[in-house]
Amino acid sequence: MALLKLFLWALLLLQFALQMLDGAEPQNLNCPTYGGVPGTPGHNGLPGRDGRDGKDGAIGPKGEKGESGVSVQGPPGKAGPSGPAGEKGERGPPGPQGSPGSESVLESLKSEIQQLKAKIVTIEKVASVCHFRQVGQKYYITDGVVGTFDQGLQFCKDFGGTMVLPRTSAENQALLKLVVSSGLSSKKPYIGVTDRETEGRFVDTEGKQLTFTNWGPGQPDDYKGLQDCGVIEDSGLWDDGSCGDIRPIMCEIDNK
Ligand SMILES: [Ca+2]
Repeated sequence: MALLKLFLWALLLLQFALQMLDGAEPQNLNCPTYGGVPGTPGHNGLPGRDGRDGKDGAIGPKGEKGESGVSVQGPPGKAGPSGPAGEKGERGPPGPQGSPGSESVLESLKSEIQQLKAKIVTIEKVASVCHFRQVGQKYYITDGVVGTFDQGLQFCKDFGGTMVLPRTSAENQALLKLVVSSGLSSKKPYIGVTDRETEGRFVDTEGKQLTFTNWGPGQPDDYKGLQDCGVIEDSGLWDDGSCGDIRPIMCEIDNK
């Protein structure tokens, strides 16, 4: 704006000067003239506007061939529409068994308590007799009772067990130790084997075939045709004797 005002003022002054020149009397051209004092140099004018773009130049020579670009895989495209449903697969294997519920845990605990009670009852019963020995889960017991083979079967049944019958060498050794420790070494206690049903075929008191025997040399010999029930000697070997003899009774009781 200041520049515009300055320009207008200059224009008015120029017009005024021209009018003065038009109305002035002609001067004497022969008068001597005096040179004025040179004015101070003016300021540099403002920079002019940018010039217009020139014409396009001539097309340059063809450039050299560039190096091969690096192959880079672009981003994956959009997912296509879903295909048709496949056929039903085969049935998978059964999964692992789930954890038991609280009621199941309670029932399990009740069962375990009952089993423990039964074991305690058995131990108390075994501890009440004069002589006993544990082997594995079994107890062999004797309480000074004597009788025939059949009386022995009944006594052991009433006690809650069966007549002793070692099923392994280790059990035979355990039974022998009880025989010795209870002072029955020379009395040949009964063991639960008999061939009363079929002569020469010894079975246990339930009629089952024996899986372990420890007969002495030449035994069982059914001496005089009167020996159908097993006994254990102080050597640990077995013999057959008369079922009617009065002998010490030994029982075994499981505590599983
Ligand atoms: Ca014999």
